Amino acid sequence: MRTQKSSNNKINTNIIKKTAKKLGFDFCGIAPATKLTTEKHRYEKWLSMKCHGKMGYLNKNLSLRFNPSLLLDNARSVISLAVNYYPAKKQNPETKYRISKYAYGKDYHLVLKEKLLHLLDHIYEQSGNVNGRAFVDSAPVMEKSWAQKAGLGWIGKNGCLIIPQYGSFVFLCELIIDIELEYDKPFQKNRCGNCTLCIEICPSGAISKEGFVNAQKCISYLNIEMKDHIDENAGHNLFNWVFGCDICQDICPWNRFARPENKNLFGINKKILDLTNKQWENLSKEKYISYIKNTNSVMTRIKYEKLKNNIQICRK
Ligand code: B12
Repeated sequence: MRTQKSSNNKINTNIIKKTAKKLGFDFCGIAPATKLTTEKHRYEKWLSMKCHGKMGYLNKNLSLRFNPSLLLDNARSVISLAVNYYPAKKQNPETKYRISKYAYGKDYHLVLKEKLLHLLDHIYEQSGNVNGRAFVDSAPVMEKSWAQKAGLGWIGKNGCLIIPQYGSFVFLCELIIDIELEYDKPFQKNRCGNCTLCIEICPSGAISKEGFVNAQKCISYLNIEMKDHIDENAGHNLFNWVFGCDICQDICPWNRFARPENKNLFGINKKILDLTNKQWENLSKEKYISYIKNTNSVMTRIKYEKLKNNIQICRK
């Protein structure tokens, strides 16, 4: 009986990993759906230091965040998936106004949710009596910690999950399901070693020596997640980044392994990448709607007025 169960687990695991590859996920690892205790302590310390700024949602649903069984009854396995998004095309080099690589194409939430639901359907068809839930960024799920536990990589000093031989330009997402599978070993080592390049280069000093990212100082918090307009008098500087920031990832030596995404999962929004300085500065609401809103760009995370404010701050 026991052997039968473990051979079923193995078959299910192999099928899930093969299907994930077919659907375009670059990495797939699986961890048992246990409570996260070490992470909880670090997270609470992070909150107590007010590193979350005004992202009030990070201070809510704490019990769910560290206990997958509260997200899904009888949760047994967390399937952690990663997709490379390193783009094949660069932004117009003459443009002063920078956007983060994660915004070069279609919104990853939309692209990955669809793929996750296909994978979940496949698991239902294959294994019958299974319940599961799919997550991309949208719920209280510790995505980087699960990826580390599922053996994908380690959490670097820059606060990003780094995959050896690949780097950190990957999106993460998960399925939590109520059947047991074969589990991967957690990624044990932190391979950042003595390197402190990301800490030194971050122009706003957002990364502490212990590897805590203080979102309140992080450029991508200031220009995306902080919904208020930037107060120039508070000394905030966006260092030419109008949406997100890649400074701490571009400098990371592990990202020399980054290879351009070749499955065209997210596409390339040429209209945005090719904008000249003048076009950025004169961006009208109509252009915002046609270039950003109507193209399912992740840049719709900020309203037109916020984008204009970011451009204004960078213009000086
Ligand atoms: C809030 C948030 C932010 C905040 C805070 C950033 C941060 N580093 O946490 C802001 C707005 C600044 C942000 C920015 C970005 N984000 Co963001 N963000 C999130 C979000 C929604 C939650 C992350 C979170 O809980 N942070 C709070 C901190 C405390 O948690 P944590 O870093 O996970 O830390 C825990 C563990 O790392 C662990 N830990 C860390 N180090 C160590 C060391 C030891 C020894 C131990 C024991 C434990 C440990 O303990 C910590 C506490 O529990 C996730 C999605 C999700 N649901 O997970 C995306 C996510 C982390 N973001 C993502 C991305 C792409 C970005 C940007 C690159 C976007 C951009 N280009 O502008 C930047 C990168 C900035 C940076 N250097 O981190 C990706 C990262 C992919 C990856 N490879 O890691 C995620 C996973 C979204 C996704 N689905 O793909 N983000």
